[in-house]
Amino acid sequence: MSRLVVVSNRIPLGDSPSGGLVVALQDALRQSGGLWVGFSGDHDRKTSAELTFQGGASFQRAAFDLGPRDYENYYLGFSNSVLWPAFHDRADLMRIAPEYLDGYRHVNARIAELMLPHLREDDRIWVHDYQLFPLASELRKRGVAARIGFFLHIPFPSPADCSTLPNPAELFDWLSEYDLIGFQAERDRANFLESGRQIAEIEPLEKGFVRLSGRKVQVRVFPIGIDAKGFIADACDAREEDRMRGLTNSQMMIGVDRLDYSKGIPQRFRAFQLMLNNNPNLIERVAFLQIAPPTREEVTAYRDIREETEHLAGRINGEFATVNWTPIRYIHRTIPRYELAGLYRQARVGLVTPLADGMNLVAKEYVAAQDVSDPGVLILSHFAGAAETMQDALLINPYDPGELAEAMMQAIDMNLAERRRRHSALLEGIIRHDVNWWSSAYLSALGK
Ligand code: GDG
Repeated sequence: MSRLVVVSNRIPLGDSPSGGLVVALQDALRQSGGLWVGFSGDHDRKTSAELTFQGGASFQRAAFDLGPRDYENYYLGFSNSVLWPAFHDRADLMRIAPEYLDGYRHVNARIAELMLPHLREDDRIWVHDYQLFPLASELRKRGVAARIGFFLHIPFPSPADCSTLPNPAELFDWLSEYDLIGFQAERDRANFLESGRQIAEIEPLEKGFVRLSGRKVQVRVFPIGIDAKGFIADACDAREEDRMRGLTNSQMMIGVDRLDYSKGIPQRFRAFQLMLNNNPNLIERVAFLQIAPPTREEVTAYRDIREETEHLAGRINGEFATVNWTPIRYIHRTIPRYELAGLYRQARVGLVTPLADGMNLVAKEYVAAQDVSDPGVLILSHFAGAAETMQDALLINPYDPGELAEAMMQAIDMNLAERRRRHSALLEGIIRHDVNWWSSAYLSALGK
């Protein structure tokens, strides 16, 4: 088995596996004596000319740091003020500046340079996400002939959104240097093929291959899953604590999202407001818990969405709260994972209503955390990649407050038999297509 080298924006820290990606990859990394390369999170000092190797895991980890200008241009700038909005259908929020693209190219070249002395001929390299599109092309320029795969965690844009990028053809040049490109959903593969046809030269070949800028590239869909077993165990453990918390009585609806404008949080609040307006009998009977930890706060669009969210929550609470009841509880902090599992389990309704989303793992976690004998109901946006495989959720258009408010009512009123039927169909898919299935499917397509 050749050595697996994983490259992602953030490197997993600490000595215990936390995120699903680490759980999924640690076996392959351990068995192959693998290496994980990623950003240390450090961006305010003088940069180091070498990767920093860290111990304490069952595989090697090597971190790179960023200088303040690179952090600004590559991370906050091109990655999160150009690519993220363009890829989430929000070209109106893009901030294009020439130094952003230069910084993005420069950092990817630097990562390739830092990796070079540590690479072996028979490595297979798996690059993750939109911060690292040019990495394969930078490695190839330096003579790396190894197999290199890419997985995009976010949606791939339509031709119209692609053409809002500065120099869109370059995106396809970068992608042409990979051997395998993985997407979350069919929707993304279709957008890639159509955008490629309009912007670059893509020739479809047999069995999921295309010829792109003269290279043969495999393009496939691998919907990411969660560590289903781990999550179910956490949710069961959390149950005892729930009883002591005394949170129940009223029906709880839950939303869990980084406070990102792609997640549709204000739309969700407005639909909740509409539901209360139309159904005053629900006052003091339903409660909505929104957990929305901070993210990318240095970017203006994220400060704006925070203001909008907090303003709206304040207004709705002011309008409907009683002495004994607050309609929206909003938490702008990260809460511990085991607590999250318990909260999902207690909530009668899971609200996952993004305007655009690669997959959305919260949808899967919510289902995994339910009590199978008395499960809650998932409300899921058509625009989450998860909607392609989670057809037994209540699927909604998040832009339509009436439709969303209706679905909330339907979820609250749903009888036990229907809740069980929908839940068991969803759970089966989540267990079968968990994160280990995902990484094995990807790695076997990339080759041993
Ligand atoms: C990207 C794509 C794709 C959230 N709040 C807390 C917390 N979380 C955890 C959730 C979940 C994760 O963060 C969020 O995952 P999502 O999939 O919902 O969204 P993104 O962060 O945007 O991730 C997305 C994903 O990559 C994987 O490919 O699905 O489409 O955008 O696991 O549970 N965890 C804890 N406390 C919190 O307060 N502990």
